[in-house]
Amino acid sequence: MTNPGQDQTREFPPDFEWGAATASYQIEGAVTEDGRGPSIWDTYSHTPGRVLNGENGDIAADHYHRWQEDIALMSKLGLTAYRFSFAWPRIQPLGSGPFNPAGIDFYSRLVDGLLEVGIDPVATLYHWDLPQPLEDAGGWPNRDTAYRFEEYAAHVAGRLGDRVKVWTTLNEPWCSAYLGYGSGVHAPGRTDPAAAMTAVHHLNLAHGLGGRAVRDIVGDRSQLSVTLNLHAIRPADPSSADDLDAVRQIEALSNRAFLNPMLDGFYPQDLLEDTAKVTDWSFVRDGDLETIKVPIDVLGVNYYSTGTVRRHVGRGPVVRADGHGASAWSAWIGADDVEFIQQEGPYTAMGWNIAPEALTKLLVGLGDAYPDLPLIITENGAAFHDDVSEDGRVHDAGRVDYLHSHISAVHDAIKAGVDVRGYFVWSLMDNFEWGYGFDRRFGVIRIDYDTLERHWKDSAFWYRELIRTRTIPPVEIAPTLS
Ligand code: IFM
Repeated sequence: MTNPGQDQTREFPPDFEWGAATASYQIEGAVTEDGRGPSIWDTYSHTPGRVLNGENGDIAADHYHRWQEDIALMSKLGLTAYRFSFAWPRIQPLGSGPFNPAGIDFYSRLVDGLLEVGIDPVATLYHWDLPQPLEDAGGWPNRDTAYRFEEYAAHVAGRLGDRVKVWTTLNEPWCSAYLGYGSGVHAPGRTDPAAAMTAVHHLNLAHGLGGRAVRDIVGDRSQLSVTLNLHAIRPADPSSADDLDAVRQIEALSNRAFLNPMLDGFYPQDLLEDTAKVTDWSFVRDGDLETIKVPIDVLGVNYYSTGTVRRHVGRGPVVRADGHGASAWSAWIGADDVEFIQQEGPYTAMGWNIAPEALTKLLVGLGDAYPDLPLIITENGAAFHDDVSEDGRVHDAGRVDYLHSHISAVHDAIKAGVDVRGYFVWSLMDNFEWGYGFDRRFGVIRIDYDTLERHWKDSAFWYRELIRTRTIPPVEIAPTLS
């Protein structure tokens, strides 16, 4: 935990990017304004029973109208970079066919506004809001969706080009494929294991096609990236061969299903075998793997928590405590006898365990496997049920503690020789947390959902101090900063 003496040695390089991240559907609102079309998340969140408390992103944090105020907040925080995503249905309302000038103009103004105050735009092309007409045509299990993404990516890159510093093709394709089409706890809410595996491949293909389209337009003037939520999986019993094999299987589905095609140009043999009962992988066509392995400049890593698994050998019903919402269906295709077990706390309000040392391990492992590929932490943060105190402040000590320990873990990885270039806190502000609606708050800035006013939490003051000094401040000072 906190060790102020040690903190003085935890200095970050001068060019390290300090950012905050958001995503379009989670903050923008304005879902029917200026020609925006519906996305799968509009449909899903308006379907009774899908989202906690029946909430939706119709208004969210109203960023579409308050983006200038939000840039001013970012500037006061001292951010050097801001990670946001484009809403595809705002830019191309039907997902194919005509583009909507008003949609791209919104992002053009946002990017210019960031550049004016010296903040690097780090943009994600796809953070889950697929235009509904593309889902109606089959969604990610339909190969054509990858080509539609290529066309959309080329259009956006053509308009914003090198004004964007880092172009990220996809955010967390694991969630899009397995939660969207496997367990159904994310939009579009389908529960079809074969469709989920097909979606994995078509998302990988979209990364390759879209990444190449962006590269053709921006050349070396911007960086190309993808963001993966890599899973840190542990065995329930490290001496059990069954449990170690469960780790292997889950890591293949979650990590290597994306890392290997994107960075190495193949699908792992054990993944193909583990899922053979569900699919024969005939959706992989000649040339796909070459396309998918588009050279990237930096890999985005999202990290929150760990998972602990065991192979279920006659131990009663499998508990699917994998932290992404309840479903009778599994996100873990072909791994029906793998059980996610309750892990040791402490936990965040998501029920996710807090394990910063696993972040260091993950980064060191990536550094070993891909020594020439720089990394950025594109998301890390924690949900807590924050309260406004009598003094009018939000003393979110749990979040400050979480950020302190995880940023320290990043520093440990850098000291161990890993090339980590930046850190983005999730999230800049409270927002629509998907199936959990507005009930889970991840922001360092609090949103009052009645008035839509923004308020700094202690974690925001603490993060600003970190950026100012490039040294990790002790957690105790957070409530005293203003
Ligand atoms: O809110 C999400 C984000 O959209 C993607 N990564 C995980 C976050 C917290 O669940």
